[in-house]
Amino acid sequence: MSIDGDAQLAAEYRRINPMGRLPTLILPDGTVVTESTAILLTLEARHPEVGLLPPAADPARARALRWMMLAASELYPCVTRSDYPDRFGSDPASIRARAVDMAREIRQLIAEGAQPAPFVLGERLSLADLTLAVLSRWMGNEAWMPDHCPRIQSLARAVATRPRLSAAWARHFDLPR
Ligand SMILES: N[C@@H](CCC(=O)N[C@@H](CS)C(=O)NCC(=O)O)C(=O)O
Repeated sequence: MSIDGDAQLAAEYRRINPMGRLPTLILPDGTVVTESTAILLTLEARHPEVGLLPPAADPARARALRWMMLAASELYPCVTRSDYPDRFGSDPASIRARAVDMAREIRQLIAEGAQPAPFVLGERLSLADLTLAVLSRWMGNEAWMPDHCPRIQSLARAVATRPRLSAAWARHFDLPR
């Protein structure tokens, strides 16, 4: 389903995801999973052989989860305010501008704290990198990223050029420069 045309707000889709948001995952037994982080963790648990996160007791897993959760829980609300400022008040231009600024501050904070090189866990790709790379492409930030948040820009490029991810990336985004 595409959000063009606001199909996500239709009653039929809201019966599956009452928030009217993408993504939604439906498991083979019919279990509905909403919230991107819950979806990613569900997929990681169901496909441990892929190694999308370190094992449960490994501190590296906690590090990946920290930055992944911060990105999803703090950046996504900014995306919503930027994409749909009318929902949040009568001055959409300033709501959008503040959301864009806040998202930039959060990205810089994550870059500073996580110090990705190129990934959050160094050479090891994890779910944190997928979340940070995708969220770095939204809100018209492609031009801002290279000069203001080069570490996340490099992370996004490393994700985008990963052989098993590059085709999926190219379906949605340009190659980060
Ligand atoms: N908390 C949700 C947020 C999802 C979200 O905001 N998705 C956007 C697309 S990237 C959406 O569906 N927006 C449409 C809308 O808010 O009407 C998650 O983490 O999955």
